[in-house]
Amino acid sequence: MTVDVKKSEYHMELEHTYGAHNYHPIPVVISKAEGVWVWDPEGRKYMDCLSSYSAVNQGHRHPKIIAAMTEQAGRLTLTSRAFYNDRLGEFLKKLTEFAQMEMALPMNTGAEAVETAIKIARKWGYKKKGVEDNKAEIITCEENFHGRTTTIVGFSTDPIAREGFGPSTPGFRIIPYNNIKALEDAITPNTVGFLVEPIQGEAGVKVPSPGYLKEAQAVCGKNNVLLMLDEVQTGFCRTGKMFCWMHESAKPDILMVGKALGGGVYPVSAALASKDVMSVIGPGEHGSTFGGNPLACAVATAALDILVDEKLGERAEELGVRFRDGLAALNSDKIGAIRGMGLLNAIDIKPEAGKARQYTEKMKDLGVLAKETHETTIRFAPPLVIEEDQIDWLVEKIGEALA
Ligand code: IF1
Repeated sequence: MTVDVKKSEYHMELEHTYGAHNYHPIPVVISKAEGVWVWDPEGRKYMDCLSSYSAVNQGHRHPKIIAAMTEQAGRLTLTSRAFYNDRLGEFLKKLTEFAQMEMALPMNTGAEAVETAIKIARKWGYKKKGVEDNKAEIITCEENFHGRTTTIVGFSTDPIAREGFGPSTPGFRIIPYNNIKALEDAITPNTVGFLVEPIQGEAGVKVPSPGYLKEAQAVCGKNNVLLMLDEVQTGFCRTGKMFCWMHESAKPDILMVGKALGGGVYPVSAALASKDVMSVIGPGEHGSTFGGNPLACAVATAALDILVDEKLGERAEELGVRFRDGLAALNSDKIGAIRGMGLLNAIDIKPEAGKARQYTEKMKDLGVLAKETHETTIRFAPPLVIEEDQIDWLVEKIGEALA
């Protein structure tokens, strides 16, 4: 008996016909994956250097995550939060310990974690800081990316993300990234929080100056403003530490996590805070049908254990250095800049070398899947389980694509 495997063209055509055109994907169909590798229906093999925007830090289909998920699916999947379940408590304990925060509020997607953080910060402003009702302000940064809800895109500075979706939610003030003076100047008595990414992903993996987060923490502390770190993309060992804030001990007042918390198999996110801050949220004031469900908890618990058991932070740190050194040694006249931290990296293509897209398509032909951001930058974020010789292979392929 032969299995009729449909060809890539077929799937792309169907998606194009029946799906909204809200993406412009690299023309490759993925039908199977394991570790750092993915395959298309024709059997071609590619290294995944996007990791679903850093959601697959543990590698595709990590056996321990699949086992945890399968076991849980055979017993209990969903209860809603109208009842307790026997997985949530232990998951929250583990997550808060990993993050060095006291309490967590579980949700599903990154955008929901950010929305949750915004609600907590505003409520804290009214209940604890004494801000007059409906006057709370949150400071955010130019070129931010925090998700795609109407409130979040309302404070985006990317016209593609924002335009046409107004009216924007009021209460946000935008300042330049990596600029402490601008933060100090923007704070008013109504400021409740400073929402920021430790490294700006969508902006092109922009790494701020050393000490930026620490100084931001000090400014926030001095002004009774909550430091709200969005680690949806930078969290869970991606940059070489469990969380990016740990590089300079700039512990936030509110932490947002998502993506790799679900180990690449299930959407799991959360907002974390101290008991004092989290206490402003009472029953009925926030939640989600699927947030904290037993399947999510089983998956996320396994996903967290793997980060420690397999020392993925140390690996990301070491292999990140190897990757950037390898890229530098290519001496390519097309590369304008190499930057990143751990295994969250990017290269800028020099303007005279043309658009980044032509190189990401070339890389695809050579078996490497990476995605450009804007027109000039290519991001590389392979699963953290990548091996040394695979990093070397990747550098070689990037060299060939740029040649
Ligand atoms: C898409 C970028 C990555 C995030 C941070 C919250 C969220 C994200 C720091 C929301 C999501 C994704 C979503 C993805 C593109 C993407 C992205 F290119 F836009 F910048 F990762 F690099 N905070 N980032 O990076 O999380 O609700 O999506 O779970 O297609 O929109 P979500």
